[in-house]
Amino acid sequence: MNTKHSQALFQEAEAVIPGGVNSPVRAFRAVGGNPLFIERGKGAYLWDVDGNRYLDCVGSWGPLILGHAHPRIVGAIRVQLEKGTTFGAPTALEVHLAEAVRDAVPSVEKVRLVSSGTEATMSAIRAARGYTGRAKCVKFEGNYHGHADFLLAKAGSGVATLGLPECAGVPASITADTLTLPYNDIQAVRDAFAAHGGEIACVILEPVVGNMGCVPPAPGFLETLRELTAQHGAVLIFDEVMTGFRLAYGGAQERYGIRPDMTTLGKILGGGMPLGAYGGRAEIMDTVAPVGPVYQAGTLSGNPLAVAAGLEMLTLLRQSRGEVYDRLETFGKTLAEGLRRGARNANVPVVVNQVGSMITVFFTEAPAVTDYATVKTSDTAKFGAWFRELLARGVYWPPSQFEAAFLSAAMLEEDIARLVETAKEAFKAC
Ligand code: KE4
Repeated sequence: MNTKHSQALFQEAEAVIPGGVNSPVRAFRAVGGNPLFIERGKGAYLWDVDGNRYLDCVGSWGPLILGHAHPRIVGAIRVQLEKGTTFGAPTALEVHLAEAVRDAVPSVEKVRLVSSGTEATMSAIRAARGYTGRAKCVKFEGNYHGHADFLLAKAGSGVATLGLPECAGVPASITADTLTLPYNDIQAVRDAFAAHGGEIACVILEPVVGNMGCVPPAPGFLETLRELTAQHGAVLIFDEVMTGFRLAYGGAQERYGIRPDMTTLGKILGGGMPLGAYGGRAEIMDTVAPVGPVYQAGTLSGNPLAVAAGLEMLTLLRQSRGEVYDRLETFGKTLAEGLRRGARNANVPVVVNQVGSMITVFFTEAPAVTDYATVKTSDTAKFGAWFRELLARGVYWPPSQFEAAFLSAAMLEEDIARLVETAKEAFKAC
């Protein structure tokens, strides 16, 4: 495969951008080789600057549930573009998007728009701390909530991918109030509340983890978190930046029937443009300025271009009346079964975790992958070899063992069938 233009661009990029990338997980450091530079995307496919075509199983790390350059979303951005890109003043579009989020996400009575998932989670936690008057925040190992200092404790995603024990530049004093527990370990949560109950402002988690690879909640885990947080007056925050509008139109909270106190959103919400949001019970959200004393702001918060794209995305998903989600459920199950079969036929021990259109192949002999400890039994070198075999065959899989792959509704049955066949060949070759 000819990648000479990507290589040349990467050499230029490394001279001026740390690692040549604007986000670490893009760097291919965990899988070997250098990142490909992408020229364009259309539907389920990407083309790199050397003209190579790939079936895209990254989808920009989640936003592109309807594939690249959807005509209705491009059209909505184009219409707004002609009217201006940003005003620093409220617009009707923002009200309509906030109403759409309120109507879609069970826990959201009020919502504030921001420009990224990181802003959403750091703001939600600040509101929870302001509302409760408490300081401690409980998170879970392998969960990633963006790069706010106090959340970079045993985080997932790039922190796990690069094997960073912790994050330099974050003083211990900053993470002193962050309690990090094993995911799916409800006894550890009970113990934390027994020890610190009255000091815990919030519990934040990925209701289905994507950032250590796909790890679903154990039966009863979400329900018990809901009970314990209510019992101790702590705010339960579902970080649905990745699962929101992906695992159901109402996100994981709709899929699992659990109503958190707050929800953070991003990715799909912006339809491929920079947009995040945090919302929840009105009495908590009314602690946020200018109504209450919790300050949060943003020059481009609720940016008209991003909101136009997000509004069209949510309209398309709502209008699909479940057809999109039904198709993605079928694709996810078909792919998971095909991957298990292909690995078995090649005598490669793997665990495949799949929830809806989120899926990860863990190269491990462990019987199951249910938390960060079992995730870390994965053979990342073996994963890297498999990744490179897929790439050479035109499949763009997430370049990290500790990330979820995403399917899009732009894919067709034949794309899934080809993906199964290609993965089978890659298992044999790696
Ligand atoms: P952003 O600040 O990257 O928009 O969102 C942070 C974030 C918050 N919460 C969850 C559950 C997330 O998955 C993310 C971002 N996810 C990573 C991929 N695992 C973004 C990709 C990247 O870092 O380049």
